[in-house]
Amino acid sequence: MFTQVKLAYDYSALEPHIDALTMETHYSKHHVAYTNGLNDAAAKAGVDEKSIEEILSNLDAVEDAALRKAIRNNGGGFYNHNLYFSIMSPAPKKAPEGKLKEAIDEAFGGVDALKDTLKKAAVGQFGSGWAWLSADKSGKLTVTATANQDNPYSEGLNVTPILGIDVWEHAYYLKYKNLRASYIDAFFEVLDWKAVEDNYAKAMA
Ligand code: MN3
Repeated sequence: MFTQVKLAYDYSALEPHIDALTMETHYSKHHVAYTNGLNDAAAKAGVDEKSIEEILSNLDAVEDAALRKAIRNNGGGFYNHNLYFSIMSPAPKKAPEGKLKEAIDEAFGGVDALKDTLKKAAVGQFGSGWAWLSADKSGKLTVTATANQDNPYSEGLNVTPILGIDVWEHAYYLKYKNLRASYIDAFFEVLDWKAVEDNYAKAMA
């Protein structure tokens, strides 16, 4: 049984950057639907005992095309939002330190340059999708973007996502309308680098 990450803050806690109605709809409607859809499809496909990372990395193992598609979309939605909701905070750590900071400097030439790269990936993703910061086992960082609810696992990239930015319109349209770039700036205001540091450490473990 796959369960949603518990929100560590109230729906209104990320105001004014992310509005309460967007948070409530996103968490209690969209994410619930993905989670229910995954649980249903994974049980039918007989993969519900596996980890979500394992399932998404081996979608070809699901023979039935309709179930494979349902798991790709809903399983991706389940995983992606668990990451997204857990890296935002009303009291975020404002900048990365330690090993993550060193890896960012090496790969991008600084945190501002990384944010710029992430923003370009997020704004440049045509239609619905996600922008990602991922780490491989050695700690090397990369930025990518995916369509729909795909992610680095379903793309077979052999990396661990440590930061994901949802750029579906449901993530920002109520407040930011068509201004996706403004939403990305707002996201960075509530991005908790402590959570990203923890994810980075786990990716190399
Ligand atoms: Mn979403």
